Amino acid sequence: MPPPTSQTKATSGSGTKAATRTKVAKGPAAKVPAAKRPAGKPAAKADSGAKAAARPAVLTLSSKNYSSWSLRGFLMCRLAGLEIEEARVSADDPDIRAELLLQSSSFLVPRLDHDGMRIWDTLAIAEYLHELKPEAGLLPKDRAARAHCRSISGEMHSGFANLRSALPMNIKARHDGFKVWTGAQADIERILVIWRACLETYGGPYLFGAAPTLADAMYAPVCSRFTTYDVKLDAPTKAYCATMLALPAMQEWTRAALEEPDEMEELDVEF
Ligand SMILES: N[C@@H](CCC(=O)N[C@@H](CS)C(=O)NCC(=O)O)C(=O)O
Repeated sequence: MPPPTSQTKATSGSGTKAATRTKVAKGPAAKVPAAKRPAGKPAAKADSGAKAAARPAVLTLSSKNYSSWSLRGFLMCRLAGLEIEEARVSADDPDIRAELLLQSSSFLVPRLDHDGMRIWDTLAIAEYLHELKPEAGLLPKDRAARAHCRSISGEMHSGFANLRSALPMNIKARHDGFKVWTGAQADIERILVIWRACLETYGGPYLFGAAPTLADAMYAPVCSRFTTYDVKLDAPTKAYCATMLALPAMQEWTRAALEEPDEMEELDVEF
């Protein structure tokens, strides 16, 4: 079986293009079933001290065109200023899926391996990054704003199923005049209420003011979907989407998505 992942070296600088691409050999993590390991611990013997800290963080992702959760994890790392290498998995290859299951208690991506720890699920990754780099402002400084930011990020994490299934992220596609069905329209309207409240309360251009936060990373794929499916927006929410799509880290991701080979012709589920 070929190695399960390929790695792309990347830096934390915004707008930085991926520099090198190297194959990663199957590591010891693949040899021990995840069920026999404690949660959060990699299979490889944990490094200690400086050696572990010197190792770059690895963010495991799947398709840049389709995977909205991968995009969220990537943006969070960029916003936190964490230097990452990217490990890519192709979610539709059965061998790779089996391999990934062996490596992780959850075979969902994104997954962050850092400093001998393995963290999965976007909100857990966000909280980890905030603890690691509190100065980066992934969460707002003000306690009330921070609670608000966590609330709307949680709402995105656990909700909007109709929007996700009816308007899957597909950065390359354009569906002008797309007919949105009622269930998805209700999700869109709720998202616009959330955005307007934030933009009015904190003054934009991002949801919590002058700099992007976790909430912007969580809603970034929605900005992409609104473009793909030609969703009609009012001036403030249109400006917010434009701001998000122009974010250097988002541009970096979009460029890579546009270059990605077309492996999947159609997706009818959130991915
Ligand atoms: N709640 C999870 C959702 C992650 C998720 O659904 N990831 C998708 C890709 S976007 C996945 O890994 N799906 C498994 C697969 O398609 O094999 C999170 O916040 O990270």
